[in-house]
Amino acid sequence: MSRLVVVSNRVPVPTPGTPPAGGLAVALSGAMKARGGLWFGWSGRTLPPDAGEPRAAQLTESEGVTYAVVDLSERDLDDYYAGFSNRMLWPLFHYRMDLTEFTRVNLAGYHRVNRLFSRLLAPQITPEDAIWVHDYHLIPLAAELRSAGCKNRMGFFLHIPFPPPDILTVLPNHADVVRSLAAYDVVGFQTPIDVENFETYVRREKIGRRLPDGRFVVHGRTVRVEAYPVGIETQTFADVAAASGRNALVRRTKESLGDRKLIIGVDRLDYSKGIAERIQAFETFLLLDPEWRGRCTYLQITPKSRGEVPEYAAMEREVAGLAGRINGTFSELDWTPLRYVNRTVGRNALAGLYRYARVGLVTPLRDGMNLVAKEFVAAQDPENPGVLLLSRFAGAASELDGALLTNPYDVDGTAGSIARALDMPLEERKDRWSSMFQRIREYDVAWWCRSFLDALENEEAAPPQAGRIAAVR
Ligand code: GDG
Repeated sequence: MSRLVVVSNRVPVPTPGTPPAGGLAVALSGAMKARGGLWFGWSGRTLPPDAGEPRAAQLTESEGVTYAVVDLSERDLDDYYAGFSNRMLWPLFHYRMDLTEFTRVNLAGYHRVNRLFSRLLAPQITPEDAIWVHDYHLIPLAAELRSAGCKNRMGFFLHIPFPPPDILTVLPNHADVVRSLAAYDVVGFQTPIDVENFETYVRREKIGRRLPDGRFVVHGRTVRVEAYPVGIETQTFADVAAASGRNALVRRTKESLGDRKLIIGVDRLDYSKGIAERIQAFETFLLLDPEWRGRCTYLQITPKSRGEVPEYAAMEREVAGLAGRINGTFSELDWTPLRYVNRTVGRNALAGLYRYARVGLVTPLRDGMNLVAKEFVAAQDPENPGVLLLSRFAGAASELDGALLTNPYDVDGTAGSIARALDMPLEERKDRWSSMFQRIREYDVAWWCRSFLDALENEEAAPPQAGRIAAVR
């Protein structure tokens, strides 16, 4: 087994006194501990204004894994991270053409940082290493590394959706983006729909074809492109949830709810998550099903994210306004319908709250996968499971067939599904839950990591023509 090099925008460098990392980081660092590894990316820190470009990554060792991080300048972060990654690729890949902002300056910054990463990473790589690059911030990295002479096996996993060609081609440099993907040996998407979108693009743009064994030839290079749906640490999460009765926050929350049924939503504050539409659906539900007033409470836990991007500040105001309106309209002296919490809750408490909830609302307008959906299922009590209300536009919908599927754009329909979920008889809840739990137990995060790495191991290391994929400047 070759050493594993993981590259992602952020690197979870273990630091004493901070809570343990989440499931993905655990799985990836587990794979690196088993075979030796290096995790490379941005440190999360900015360089002082007059500092020149960093000359080397800062290294930390922990349990057989080397963490290599790089500080970035304010300008690089503005252009590469807040700009091209989060104001162009993120909204576009989530089908939000209306929210995109494309500028040549941001695109140049995106390539500048990918080039910088390649320059600082290349000296750390040995010829036998397998390299696994994560997410939309780093699409051009393989092409950059190949230009620098790296012939290693390289894989890329896209955590967000891959949109259909009519949307992707809104990106002025869409051809370069797909050409950069072709510099990898394995490209992983979340669902078969993403693979289908990729295939349609390749066919329409006449840049390659699908081979009978499922691989693709794109720009003359053979690439394995497949769906590897991300999982969670299902059993660990289920165990934590089962033990959560001892958690003080969970206990206090239960006491404060009395006999009321708990409806829960947990999302980063992001427009892709459909939080505003969901709150409107809850409002419609209270209007149409007045008998539930006073008998249920909706808890929406929404840590802030990406405050530096203006669209996020705007949606924060919108969601807070909606929450205020609902509570103003429906609250009684002894009942508040919606509890809107704008900060992070500890992982153990979260598991306990999922378990106590009768309904989990996971209704993104578009989501690569959505791990909250899987965590909600994992956390349930098998004897009295809650109901998952899941957007058909979450990647998780292609696996979780026991969920009540909903269209988040249909506010009335979602309101009706909330009522149906609250009224669902125990037997139906158990049936629906057990098929979902089996699925996520088998296809957990360890499965995801293993199957991607197996595919990467089994692909030939960069064949000679790989050198032809020049980095796009
Ligand atoms: C991207 C893709 C894909 C949230 N609030 C709290 C908290 N969280 C945790 C959840 C979950 C994680 O954050 C969010 O994961 P998601 O999958 O829902 O969403 P993204 O952050 O957008 O992730 C997504 C994912 O990558 C993986 O490939 O599924 O589609 O967009 O684990 O539990 N955790 C704690 N407190 C909180 O308040 N402890």
